[in-house]
Amino acid sequence: MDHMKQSCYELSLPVTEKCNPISRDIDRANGKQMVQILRRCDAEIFEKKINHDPFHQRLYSSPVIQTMVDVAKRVEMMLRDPEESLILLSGCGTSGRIAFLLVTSFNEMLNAQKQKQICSYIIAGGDRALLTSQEAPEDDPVLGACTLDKVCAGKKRVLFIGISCGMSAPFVAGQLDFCLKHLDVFTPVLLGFNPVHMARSEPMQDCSFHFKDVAERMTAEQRHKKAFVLNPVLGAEAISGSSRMKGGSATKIILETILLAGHEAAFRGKITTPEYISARIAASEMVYETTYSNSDELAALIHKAGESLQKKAHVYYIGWQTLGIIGLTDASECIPTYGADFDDIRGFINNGFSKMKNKEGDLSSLGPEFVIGHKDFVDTILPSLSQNDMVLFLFTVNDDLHEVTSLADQVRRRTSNLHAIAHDLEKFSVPERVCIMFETVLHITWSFSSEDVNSFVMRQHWELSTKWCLNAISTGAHVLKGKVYMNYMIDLRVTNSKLYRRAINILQQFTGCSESECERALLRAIYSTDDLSEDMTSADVWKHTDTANRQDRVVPTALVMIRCGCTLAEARHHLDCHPVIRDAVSACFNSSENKSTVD
Ligand code: S6P
Repeated sequence: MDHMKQSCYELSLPVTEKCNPISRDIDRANGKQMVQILRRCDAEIFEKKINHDPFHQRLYSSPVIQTMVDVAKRVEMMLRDPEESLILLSGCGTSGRIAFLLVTSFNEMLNAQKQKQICSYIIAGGDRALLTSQEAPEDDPVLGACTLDKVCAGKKRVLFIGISCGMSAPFVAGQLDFCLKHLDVFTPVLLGFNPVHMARSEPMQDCSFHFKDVAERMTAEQRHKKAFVLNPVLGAEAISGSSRMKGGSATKIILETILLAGHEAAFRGKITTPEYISARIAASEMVYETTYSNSDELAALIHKAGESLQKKAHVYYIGWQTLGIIGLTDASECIPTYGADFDDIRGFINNGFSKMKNKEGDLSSLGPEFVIGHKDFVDTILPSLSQNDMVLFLFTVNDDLHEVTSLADQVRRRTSNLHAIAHDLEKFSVPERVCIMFETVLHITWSFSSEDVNSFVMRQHWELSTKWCLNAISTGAHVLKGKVYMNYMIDLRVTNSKLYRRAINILQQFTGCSESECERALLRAIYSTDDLSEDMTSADVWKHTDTANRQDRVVPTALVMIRCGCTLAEARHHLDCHPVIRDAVSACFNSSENKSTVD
C-alpha cells in the first residue's frame, strides 16, 4: 500500500519521531508477539550500532561515555562543596517525571548518609504534571527560564540538566539559553536522543531563537567544557514519538549512572572512569535481559489488561515505595498518549503523598486524579471494584509483606482478577503464603553482584524493570483496545506544538498529500468547520492547540476527510459508526482504495 512506504519526509524526521520498522505491525500482534516486538525495540537502546545508521553516536560510544564522565565529575565537585551548590534536573511530561524520581531517590540517599540534599527538579506545569497531563507549558520558553531563575536564587554553582528526549521542548530550550547567558553560575547539560542537526528548528513562542540554535551553542561551549550535550541515538520508539518508552528508560539509566558515579567519587574515593560508566550501563542491560526473560508472564498480563480496557473496565497499579511512583507515572502517561480517561489506568502508592516527597506536598484537594494512597484505593475504588477490573500489585521482597498480604486479602474479597509483579532476590524470595493471594505472579529474580549489594542500586534496577513491564502492559492493552494503527497513535491529543507537527506528519504519512493540504484538513477538524476563515488560518500554532485541546478525534477526522474527500459531518459520521479508531481508519482506507480501483 502506498501509505506504508517510507516517504522522503519520514526520512527527514528526527530519530525520536520516526516510525520503527520493528513495530510496524504491532497493531495486529497478540500479547506474546507484542512482548517480542517491544523487547527488540528496547534492545536498540544498548546496541553498539544500528545497521542502517552507522554514523550516529550510541549509548556505549566513547564520546557519549566520556561526556558522562565529565558530567559525573561536575556532580562530584558539587557534592564535595555542597554549600550554595545545586544539581537541578528539568523536563516536560515524562522527562520531568523521571527528573522528579531521580532527584527524590538521590536526595534520600544523601540524607541517609547525613549529607546535604543538593538536588532539585523542575517539571513544566508544576507538581500537578507529575500525575496529570499538562502539555501546554512545554511550549513556553520564558516560563522555563523564569522557573529556573527562581529555583536557583542565591546559588553560586548550578549543574543544570535539561532533559528533552526529542530535543524539542521550548520550556527546556528557554532554560538552557538562560544558563548559556550566565555561565559563571551555570554548567548546562542537554540530554536528548537525536543528533544535534535534528534538534527542532521551528520558531518558539515570544522567542528569537529555536531549540537547534541552543543545541548548537551548547556544542560550541562543550569544547571549553562549559556546557555538555549528551545525545546518544536509541532508534525510533515502538509507538512513533512515544518518548516515555525508550527515551524515559535511557534518561533514567544515564542520569542515575552519572549521579551515582559522582557520589562514589566524592564519598568513596572511586575515580570516575569510562570503564566504570560502561559497567553501570552494562548492569542496566542486565536488567533489560532479566526483565524480558519473563516474556510469557508479561504477555499474560498484557492480555489481562487489554481485556479490562476492552470491557471499558479499569486497571489499577498498587505499588510500594518508588515502584508506586513508577506505577503512577505509567498510568498518567496514558492520558496524553492514548487519549485515555484518568481512571482507565490508575496508580496508587503506599502512604500517598507522604511517600512521594514532591516539592508542593499533598495535592489531593485538587481533584480525584490526585487521590493516590492505598487507603484512598480501599475507600473509593474497592467498594465498586468488579471482576472486569484488573488489579496489579508492584512490590519487592524488601517491602512490608504483611501489608501486601492484608491489602491483597481485601481486594480478593471483591475480585480474583488480582495479579502481582514481585521482585525476588536469589537467596531471599517472596514466601508462598504471599504468592497464593494472586491469580498470577510475575516473579523477577535478581542475582546481584557484590558491587550491587548497595540497596540503592538494587532499587534503581527494580524501578527500571517495573517501568519496562508497565510500559509493555499499558501500551499492549491500548493496542488491544484498538487505539493504535500500525505503530502510530493516530488519535493523539493535539495539545502542544510538537504534537501539532506530529499530527501533520501522520496525516502526510497516511495520505501522501502535501503538508499544506494536511494542515488545512487538521484545522478544519480543530475549528469544526468546512470553511476556514482567514482568522483561523493565520492564527499561530498556540491558538490552534488551545482550541484542539477541547476537541475529540481531530486527527482521525482530518484523515477521513482527506482519504474519502468528504465533509466534516460525513467524516464524523464515519467515525461514529466505528468506535474503535483502528477499525475506523482501516475501513476508510478500504473504502477509498476500492473507490480508486473502481475509478
Ligand atoms: C511522551 C510523553 C510526553 C513527553 C513530553 C516531553 O511519551 O507523552 O509527555 O514526555 O512531551 O518530551 P521531550 O521530548 O521534551 O522529552
